[in-house]
Amino acid sequence: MQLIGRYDSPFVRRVGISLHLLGLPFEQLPLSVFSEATEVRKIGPLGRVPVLVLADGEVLIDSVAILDYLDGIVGPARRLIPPAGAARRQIQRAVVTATGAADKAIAISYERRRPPQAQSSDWIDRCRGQIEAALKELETGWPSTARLTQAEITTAVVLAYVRRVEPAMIATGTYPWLERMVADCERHPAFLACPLPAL
Ligand SMILES: N[C@@H](CCC(=O)N[C@@H](CS)C(=O)NCC(=O)O)C(=O)O
Repeated sequence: MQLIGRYDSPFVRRVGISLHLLGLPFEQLPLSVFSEATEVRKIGPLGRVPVLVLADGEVLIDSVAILDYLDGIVGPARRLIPPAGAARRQIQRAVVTATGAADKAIAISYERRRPPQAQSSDWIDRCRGQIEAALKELETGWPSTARLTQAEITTAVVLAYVRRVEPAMIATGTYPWLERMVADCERHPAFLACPLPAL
């Protein structure tokens, strides 16, 4: 399998970490959606990452579809999102809350790519408010399990991404439970194998 995209994308990083955690071999093609947009579009028409190219050439787009595929091939006991029931709903709620925060942090980073006079501080403030609401909810936690689930993986990569885009929002002590959980995750071999690239 080939994973297209760089680990500065929380969506690519959560797929890379999941692949490592599940012991599924892959190679990464770290294309940039900006400087290598033409190459990315040749593989996935939207020009977005992550994209996963399977051994037979089939192309999966969007981290949700990719992670669903991975959970399907590893079988019920090793899935990162449980197949059914309350545990599935609780973990899915945490995952979509975290990915929602990632969408808003990405929106801020794209807004900052515009000329300064074209940037909207109202829009950035709205996104910040949504990220804050998401992190407050995530701080209340979810039922813990003996092994990592997609809730921990996605929340940890999103927190690292928000810390990069909006460091003032994640001042030490603001989200103590999340900080501990994320620090534990970042020491895990699957996370160490997919580091957030230096700026
Ligand atoms: N819902 C998508 C979001 C992916 C996403 O936002 N990718 C960003 C990089 S972090 C991207 O490709 N941006 C380029 C663009 O949207 O044109 C997923 O879960 O994979």
